[in-house]
Amino acid sequence: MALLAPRPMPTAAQEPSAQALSAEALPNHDISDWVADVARLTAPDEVVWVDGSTAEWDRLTKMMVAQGTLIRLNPEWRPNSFLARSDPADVARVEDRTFICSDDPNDAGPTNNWRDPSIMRLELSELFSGSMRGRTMYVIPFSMGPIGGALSQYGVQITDSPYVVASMALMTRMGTAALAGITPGTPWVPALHSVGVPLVGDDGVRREDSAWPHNDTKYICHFPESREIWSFGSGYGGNALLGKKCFALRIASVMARDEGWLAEHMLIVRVTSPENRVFHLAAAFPSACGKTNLAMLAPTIPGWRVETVGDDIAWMRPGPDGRLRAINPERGFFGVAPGTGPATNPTATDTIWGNTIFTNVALRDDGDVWWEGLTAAPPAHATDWQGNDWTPASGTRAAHPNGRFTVAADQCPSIADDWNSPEGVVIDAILFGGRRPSTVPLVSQAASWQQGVFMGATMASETTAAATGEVGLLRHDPFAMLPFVGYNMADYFAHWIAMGDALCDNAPPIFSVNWFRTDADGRFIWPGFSENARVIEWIVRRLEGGMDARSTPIGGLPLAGDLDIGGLDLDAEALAGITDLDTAAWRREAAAIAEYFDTFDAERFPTELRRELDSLTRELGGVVLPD
Ligand code: OXD
Ligand code: MN
Repeated sequence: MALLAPRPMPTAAQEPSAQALSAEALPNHDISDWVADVARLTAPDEVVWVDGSTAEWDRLTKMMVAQGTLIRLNPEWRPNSFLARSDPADVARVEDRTFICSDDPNDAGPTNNWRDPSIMRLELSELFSGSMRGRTMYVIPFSMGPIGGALSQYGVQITDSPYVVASMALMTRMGTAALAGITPGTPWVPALHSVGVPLVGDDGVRREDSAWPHNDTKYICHFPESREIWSFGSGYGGNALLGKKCFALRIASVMARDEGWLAEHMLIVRVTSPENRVFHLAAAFPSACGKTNLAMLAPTIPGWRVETVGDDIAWMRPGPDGRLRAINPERGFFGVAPGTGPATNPTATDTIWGNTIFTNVALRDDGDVWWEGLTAAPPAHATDWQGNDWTPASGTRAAHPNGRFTVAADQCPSIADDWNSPEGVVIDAILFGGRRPSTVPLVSQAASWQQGVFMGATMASETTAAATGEVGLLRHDPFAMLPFVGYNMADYFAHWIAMGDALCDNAPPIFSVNWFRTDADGRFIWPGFSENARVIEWIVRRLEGGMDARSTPIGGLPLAGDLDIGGLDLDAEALAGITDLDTAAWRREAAAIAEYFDTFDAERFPTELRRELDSLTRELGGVVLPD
């Protein structure tokens, strides 16, 4: 349970409203104790328990419009929709300020930032002390996954940001129904968030609020042993909507390790073949590498249908029949807006017709939103994401590259009717994909679960604007989970190996995909987007046993002619270039993988992955040592 470091009451603390503390009727008294502790620490003007109703949404959005945090969009174009402009210094996840506070630093491992939990707790308590003065503290009970579902988990987020409350209303099942589910003894994750800008200073003087308050000091902290989250200083979704990355990935990955399941950065789709056979695929891609596009794929090849179950996170657990079942723990999409349009993702474009919160995109003069890629022709004039006049001649981007839309999943025209199923869907195949301009072929199938885990563990991808820092740098991003595994990555690899042992013959086949190969001029060779259905077709035919593959050291590759490229502007030679084994590149890759594996503690690192690397190296005829 949440432990707040004992510290004196801040002098300017006001008693939280009677509403918060007269909560005897609550089904779980631990929650009210925690809420009362947090209220004493953070000293808000009032405490509001969120109920998740439409009336509450209307009240909050009206209030934020009045305060200047939200701009109401023209209801003729975008009913019940809003634009938020963040502070330019608070636009993305802050990986360098994200910490795993395990008792033992080795349990955080070499890929995470670690802080001593007791020191961190003290430091955070200092920061949170009085941090909500002059503000309202909202208490958001929420469920990740359908309320009461066997694979679902509860959390309670406290926040002083109404933008976070409205976003959580779209992204989670929250409010009264979730609270009722947290009966005595039901585990729940305490998730504390503050933007870190009190409106009443130490001198007792009230100051003006800003449209997007945030603090230069940011901490996104996870306590895996006590399963708690503390997030300070940022209002950006990935740092502040604590059900998402913090809970559903970092804390849930720890729960999954301890309890024998998987919490993954994966979309889930339901694919129906022309013969009406149904398959569910889970696919991991790093942030802003097209997960939402693949999740909403509108196939160009006749007879195929893809429906959406989730676009970002999958929780997967062996079901009673021993097969892997997955739920999407979220209730909405927090998608990257730039690059999303009728040409690339018509389904997403239709999903955000209304009831949507947009963040850091441009405002058209007619009161609708715009971003690069929404329409081929830009508007003649707009207001950019920072509130400045913008025209196509400005030479700047109208929308921030990590501008976002937040919308409920049930507005998606391609949502599958089983997306909400509490027992989840049976996963028939797992895909791993990164943004790799070279080396990794368009598609390959692992010969075994171990080789599939090797594919996941050796994923690398170019960085994107979803996190602060340089864009376009190739980095190892195992399982697309580099920023999201809440414990030692070597242990995480071992957990994947163990899951294969547990699933045994029911372990789904694993594939690697790469839509991002480029030619000598840096142009993408594969058309991507809806045409990725052709790769999905090959994968499904492999699952059905209806198609052979060429066995190579990097897995099974498509035979010439088996990938349908009819109607594409892609000749057989270009296709061969992206579907073949590039032995020279792979010998270099194997050397880089060996170096990468050496960054992990040899004791914790699974021998199965070493063996995979050894056999890859042997089959490639040795490695090329790096310069
Ligand atoms: C996201 C991310 O927002 O991965 O989904 O950053
Ligand atoms: Mn993501």
